[in-house]
Amino acid sequence: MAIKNAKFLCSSEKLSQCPPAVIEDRAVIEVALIGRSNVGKSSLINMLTSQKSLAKVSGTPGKTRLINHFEVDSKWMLVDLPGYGYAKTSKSNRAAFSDLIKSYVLNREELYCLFVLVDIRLEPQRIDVEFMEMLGENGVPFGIVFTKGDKLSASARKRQVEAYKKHLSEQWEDFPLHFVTSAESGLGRDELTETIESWADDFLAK
Ligand SMILES: Nc1nc2c(ncn2[C@@H]2O[C@H](COP(=O)(O)OP(=O)(O)O)[C@@H](O)[C@H]2O)c(=O)[nH]1
Ligand SMILES: [Mg+2]
Repeated sequence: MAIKNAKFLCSSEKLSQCPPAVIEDRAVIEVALIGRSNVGKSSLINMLTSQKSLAKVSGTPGKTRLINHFEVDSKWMLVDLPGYGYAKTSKSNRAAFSDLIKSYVLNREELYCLFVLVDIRLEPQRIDVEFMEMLGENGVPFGIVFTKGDKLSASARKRQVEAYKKHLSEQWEDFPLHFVTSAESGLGRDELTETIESWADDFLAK
């Protein structure tokens, strides 16, 4: 089941500006995406929603400093968070990013699952692992979305996921829910959207 309809709702500069996770008077779940700049977040949003430029694919990393809300199929909210870990911004910009990100991920009650995007080609990056540790310590439900899967063969993808699993097992008992995706080939789209849709349907049925 693919996403049929996705539309941009609003951009927020801070948590208090974020809209309620309500569509057509019904409370819905919110699923957010985060990761380092250039990991492929905007591309993933466009791939999932089959829209070429719903989220801007930026050649200039670190430009998106807002929390962007999208309504999907009138039954769940997709949230695009600012990228973290961009080294070239000034110190004050960087601190502002992390305050915004932290206030959202730690305090957004509507957040049902946060997906941390990681480039499947890279060995586990310290900033991502530290971010996941912070999520774990604070009980924020999260999963991992591996991006740019088209850049590796199927066997290499498998090896990279296993290596990530091994790395995280030094800290965690369980490897989080994860998906391997490609914005180029559409790999992982059905699996990811079906998972989120089933959460959304279960939530609405309650
Ligand atoms: N080959 C390939 N390139 C990708 C994929 N996803 C993103 N990219 C490229 O990676 C760069 C950063 O992508 P973007 O979506 O803007 O990343 P963001 O900063 O995380 O939003 C762009 O040049 C994209 O074309 C993918 O799945 N496969
Ligand atoms: Mg982007």
